[in-house]
Amino acid sequence: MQQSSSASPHLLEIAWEACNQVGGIYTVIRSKVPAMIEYWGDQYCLIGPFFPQQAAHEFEPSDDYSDVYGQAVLELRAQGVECYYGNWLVTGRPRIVLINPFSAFGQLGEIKHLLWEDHKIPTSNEDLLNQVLAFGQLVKRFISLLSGKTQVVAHFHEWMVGSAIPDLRREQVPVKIVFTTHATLLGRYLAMNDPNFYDQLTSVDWQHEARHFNIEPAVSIERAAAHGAHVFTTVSEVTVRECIYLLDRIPDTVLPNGLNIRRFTAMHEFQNLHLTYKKRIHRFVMGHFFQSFPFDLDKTIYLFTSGRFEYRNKGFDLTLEALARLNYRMKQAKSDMTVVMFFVTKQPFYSINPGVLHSKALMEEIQETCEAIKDQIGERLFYDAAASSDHKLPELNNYVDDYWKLRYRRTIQSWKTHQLPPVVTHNLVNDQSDEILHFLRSSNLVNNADDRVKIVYHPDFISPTNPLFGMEYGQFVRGCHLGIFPSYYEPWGYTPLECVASGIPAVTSDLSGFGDYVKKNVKKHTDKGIYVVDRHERSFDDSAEQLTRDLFDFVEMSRRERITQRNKVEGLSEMFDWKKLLVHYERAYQLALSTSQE
Ligand code: G6P
Ligand code: 1S3
Repeated sequence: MQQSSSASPHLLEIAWEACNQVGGIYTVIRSKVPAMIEYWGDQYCLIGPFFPQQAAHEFEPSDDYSDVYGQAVLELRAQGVECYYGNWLVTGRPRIVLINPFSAFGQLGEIKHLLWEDHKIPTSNEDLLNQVLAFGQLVKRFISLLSGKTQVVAHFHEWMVGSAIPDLRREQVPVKIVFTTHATLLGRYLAMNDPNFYDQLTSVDWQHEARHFNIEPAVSIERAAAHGAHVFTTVSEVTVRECIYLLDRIPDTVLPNGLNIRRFTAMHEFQNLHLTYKKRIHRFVMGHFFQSFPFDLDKTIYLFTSGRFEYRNKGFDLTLEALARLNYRMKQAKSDMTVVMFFVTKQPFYSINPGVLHSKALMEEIQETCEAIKDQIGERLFYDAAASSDHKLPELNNYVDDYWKLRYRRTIQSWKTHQLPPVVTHNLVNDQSDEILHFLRSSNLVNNADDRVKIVYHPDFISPTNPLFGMEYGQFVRGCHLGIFPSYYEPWGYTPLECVASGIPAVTSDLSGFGDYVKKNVKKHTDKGIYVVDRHERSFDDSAEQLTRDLFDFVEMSRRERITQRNKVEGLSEMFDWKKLLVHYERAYQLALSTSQE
């Protein structure tokens, strides 16, 4: 159904990450666009901050300012504000208004003064805070202009755009406001610092903690936005609890996160992609490990985790503990499988480890040599076969020039080493204090030849320009066998959902919004390839044990079982398609429209 009459409301979605990629909210907004356009048509528009570099890549200005959005942009511009109207160059090409926060930097003093006077929101001189406060003020002015022309529902995402809300309410601008928090600020800080976060949640003194972490201005904006919205929402039931105790408002509804799911018409297509990209990963693995010792790639399982470096929150600690146990268990069981675990995250580094690059280069040279020898043999054999009357296969060695024989031997000799393959691919700035490295070294999980579990810690995100993998992140995911994301704090968590969308099984946890949703909505989810580690009211040790068992069972599966499980997990992806999940958004908008203005 598409809303298109001019009498029907216009929907504005406001996010700091619209046309400005920072983290998970960008994925929410961007992936949702096609479904939003399908429903709202021309009535739908986004607002984001104008940053010239991002805009140069993702924004196309319009020359048609005739609709209500264009008109409001022109009026705001006439007031001296730098703002643009056009299309965001992502799938669906939605309308977008970009406003330069720096246009209001001259009024920051007054903005801050009034925030305190009118709403008791304290401020500071922190750079991001200055930008979002200026942006919030300009968004408020834009919405005030727009609401004079049509009925508006304004959906704000996250505290960074929340500072517009208190004034919209105080000035009684006729707009219906929905505010979504994707994580509470205090929740994230407390979870990172307090091992008993979930037990203590009900008794947190928000102001005391906000001051303690030096985030009182942002937390105050978040609270004011949550309280000022006509409809307050969050992304999962897990985060509902946080909202109740840390923001003091019960969310009116939950908006689960989805993806724009594109399924292949031919079922085997995604399985073929797995094989294609697995072979690309094989090449990296050969380059990295085989100079020290080879192993059977046909009996190798690729596990991975990825995301921001939040060691405890993202469950890196639990994953490492389970891997160490898995290694021990596989050795005990004399397993002939090898597990290669990739940690893909972002940590400061000086450079890629030159040894890792050198090994990769030498392996490429070996490949070139093999190709040259193959060509030489092929050409000469073909000639002799055609010319001779003898049916016997000749001695192939004789076809290879001494030059290539020597080069073959020399390259392999210079490549092989007695050193262990490094566990980390880059030279880290904080090598001695890095938590992943500390765990690996102290538990001796350092790629010993007899270890069944090998580690590749890649402290940079994967991209096609990255010299070690040279592939897109999504391709890397498809090439792996299992993604591991047993988070301790995760309002939703896109990484396991991205696995599911690619037909790759994944581990999540019941403390993540996604895992909690799966547990409540998907029967027999383990069989179907979504493993939910119980962390709620469980000790670290119990959760580590559960994860170890799951990983051991996974490694023991036959290829046929893995293929079947991939089919099942891919079959689940449709339930996370925005086309299915948008109903929750529509409910929130209907709710907002049904509220009174007061
Ligand atoms: C896909 C391909 C199969 C291949 C399999 C490998 O299903 O279509 O041809 O045998 O992947 O699966 P594995 O789990 O061993 O990587
Ligand atoms: C947040 O981003 P994060 O990784 O900081 O929002 C995401 C989108 O709603 C959510 O998936 C994630 O769990 C939150 O933590």
